[in-house]
Amino acid sequence: MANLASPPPGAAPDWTIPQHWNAYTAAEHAMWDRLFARQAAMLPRRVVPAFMDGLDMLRLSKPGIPDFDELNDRLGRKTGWQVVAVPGLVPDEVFFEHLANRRFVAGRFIRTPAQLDYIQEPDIFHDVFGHVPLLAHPVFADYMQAYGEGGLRAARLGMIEALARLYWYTVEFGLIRDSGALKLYGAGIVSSYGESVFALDDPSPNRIGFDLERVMRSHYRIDDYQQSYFVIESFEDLLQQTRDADLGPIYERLRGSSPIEVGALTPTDTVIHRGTQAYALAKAAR
Ligand code: HBI
Ligand code: FE
Repeated sequence: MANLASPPPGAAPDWTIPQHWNAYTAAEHAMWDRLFARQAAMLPRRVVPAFMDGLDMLRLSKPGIPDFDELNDRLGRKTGWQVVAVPGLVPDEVFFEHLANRRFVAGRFIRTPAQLDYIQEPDIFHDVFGHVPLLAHPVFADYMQAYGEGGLRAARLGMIEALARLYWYTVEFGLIRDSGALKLYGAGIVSSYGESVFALDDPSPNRIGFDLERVMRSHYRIDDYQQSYFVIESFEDLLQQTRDADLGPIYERLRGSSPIEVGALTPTDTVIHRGTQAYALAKAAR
């Protein structure tokens, strides 16, 4: 899946563009405030405490779309990460290169009211509200860099798909155990009103203990709520499992095995909750 596209006109060779914060309209700032208020009211008891700490520390509750210069000042002093604007999805290797250098790429556009609950391309609310608070957490910050470095190596080995699954089931849709309870940390969940409830409370999806190789074999869906979520024990454990893993033998086994279908359980899974899959079954029956 080599993407040899070059950056669109107006973008730098690394695909970044200026945020042009002054160009946002009052309606766009109001859209941020509306999305922020809805998530901020629901998340405190559901999300990992480090996420709320990051929101506070980065002053993301300040009204209006965040100005990256101001955000980067705080974030940079805390963990050395920076947020850079891009026009939309960027090629995998460009994405990995930024992460490996502690730069998080974010869309500059914000969804319209008609797209309140579903957008295909990540907008600034998903990218900044969803992803950036945990970049202020030193261990999660290191995990994201390690992920980018692993991505660059995987690209050379033709294993990008395995890395994309790891990203999906951790950074985007991960759950974590916090003082015995399950909490949210994945950006795709915490930036979604519906999935913030579904991922924790609904009996439909499986909730399975995180296992690196299992996750790298697992198909995911991009069009609806997940049918399985994977639960990490801590960010320290996630970082250690991925950074210290000897991926050579894992990649060899992945090449020789077939992927696990969405919603399926395997005999070696640590099943925390066996999902009824009622939600996915009802959708499929329509
Ligand atoms: N580009 N802007 C943007 N945001 C992403 O999350 C992103 C991307 N390009 C590639 C990509 N993600 C994924 O393919 C990687 O997780 C593998
Ligand atoms: Fe994302």
